[in-house]
Amino acid sequence: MTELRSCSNGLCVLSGGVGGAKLVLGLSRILNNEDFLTIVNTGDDFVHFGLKICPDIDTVIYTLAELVDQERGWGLKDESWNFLNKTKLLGGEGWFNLGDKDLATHVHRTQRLAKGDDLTSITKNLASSFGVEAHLVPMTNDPVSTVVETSEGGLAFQHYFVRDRCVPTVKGFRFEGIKSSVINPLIQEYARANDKSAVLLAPSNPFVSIDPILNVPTMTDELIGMKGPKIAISPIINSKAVKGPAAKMMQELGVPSTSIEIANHYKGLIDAIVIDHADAPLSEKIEGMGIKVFITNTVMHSLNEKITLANECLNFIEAYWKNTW
Ligand code: FO1
Repeated sequence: MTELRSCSNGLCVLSGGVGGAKLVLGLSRILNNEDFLTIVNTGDDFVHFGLKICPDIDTVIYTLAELVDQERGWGLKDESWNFLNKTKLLGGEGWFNLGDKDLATHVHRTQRLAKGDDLTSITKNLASSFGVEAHLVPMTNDPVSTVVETSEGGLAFQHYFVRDRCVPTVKGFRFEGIKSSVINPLIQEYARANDKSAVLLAPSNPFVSIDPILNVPTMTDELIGMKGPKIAISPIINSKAVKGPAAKMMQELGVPSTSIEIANHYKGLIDAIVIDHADAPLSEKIEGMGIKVFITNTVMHSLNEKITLANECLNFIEAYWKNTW
């Protein structure tokens, strides 16, 4: 049994899909649900077969419920694929792998949205139905779509990521709908009630997982308004992304795929960055940018590694409050 602890003055986590979900799982095993709020990216969301799919929200819920397929990092374990196989036989689109059990989530969400329920309450109820009571909120209730600008034109995120397997060369990103989106009111409520909260940027892709969250109008003001330490965990180890296309994107955008550039990307927002032991030689350069560096193991394969990284992050936050940074 893992021992529960608290986080002085609160904790707000920004999360994308797989990497973020792993950290949130670690945190959920050592903190009470009331002690932290997780803001989830919805820029990956899209409509497929008329169904509203919210991959990052579902990945976080399935991971916290310990029902996620461990190998893939998304979708449900022990899944069956009858719907997908039959769709393919009918000549339908088979590039996005929707499992039979997972389908129920998308159908339920789509029906409730059509009835006028908002994504926040649907997410809360879905999480509860999986036994997950951690506070998870979409960044906004409004539809936002990440578009990856590539050598082949603008591609909706899932088309770039899944259908085209991240092959097209990346030129930039835009978040359709972001300007008119309204920050989730629960985030403002949290910020008012926890004005000294720490902010933790999970080791998710900075361009397509964290930036959509940061670009929701007033989001950065709300985060900066929380007076606790702001810490990012680098998703890059030894110039490679732990998972996904972050390193490839950086190279194609003409920046070295290093934790230095991750720190640079978040400069002005973060006070500190957590990097892996493998990147320890980079710490002097990052600290020269005025960003404190913490070095630990950031690989999260086992549950134990997830809990250990979560504990380390809480230690760094507590050290800030004890003035021992
Ligand atoms: N990722 C894939 O690489 N291939 C898939 O076919 C796929 C299907 C899928 C279905 C439901 C879901 O919730 C997630 C799914 N993902 C799939 C993951 C998703 O595309 C990405 O992990 C996130 O959007 C990136 O954070």
